[in-house]
Amino acid sequence: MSTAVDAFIGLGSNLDGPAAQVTAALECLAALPDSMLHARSRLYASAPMGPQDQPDYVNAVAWLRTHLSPHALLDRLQAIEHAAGRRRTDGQRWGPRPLDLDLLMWGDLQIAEERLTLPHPGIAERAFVLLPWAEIAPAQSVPGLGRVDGLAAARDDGTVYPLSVRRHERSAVP
Ligand code: ROI
Repeated sequence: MSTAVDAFIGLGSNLDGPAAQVTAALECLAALPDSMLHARSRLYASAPMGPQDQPDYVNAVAWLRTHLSPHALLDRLQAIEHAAGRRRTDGQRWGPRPLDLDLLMWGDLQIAEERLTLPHPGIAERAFVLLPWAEIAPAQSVPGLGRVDGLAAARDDGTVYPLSVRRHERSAVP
């Protein structure tokens, strides 16, 4: 069998029990065929990017080693979203959702198609993707952007932090 490809997936939820949604989705990723869940970040809390009249999000990043093609993997991710109650036709484009799974990278593949752009076009702006990603793969290089740890440092505005970090500790580090 050919060697597995490193794929990174961003998870997010701000409806219907966000922490449980993301945890269940991580278990679904771990059960995908022809794939291995190599690492997963902790759960992070983050203020909404985009419209502010929605609940805070829970975010995480998963690192898969997979033999699935990028499109087969995308199909699997959308099936997991659908099972969580997500309907692509729901509400506003940047509105609240029970589960969002974004394929961030599939190896070093760079493509721009209607259904799939790789690397994911939102990476550089999104602290809620970069901070959890930097926890598990700081040295990972993103085609066209550079290392994940550098990108995360540039985007860290203090609004994204592990759920396990208690409120009074969040700004305790000088
Ligand atoms: N904001 C945060 N903090 N986390 C998300 O996962 C997220 N997902 C989205 C938009 C609406 C852009 N905002 C988000 O799709």
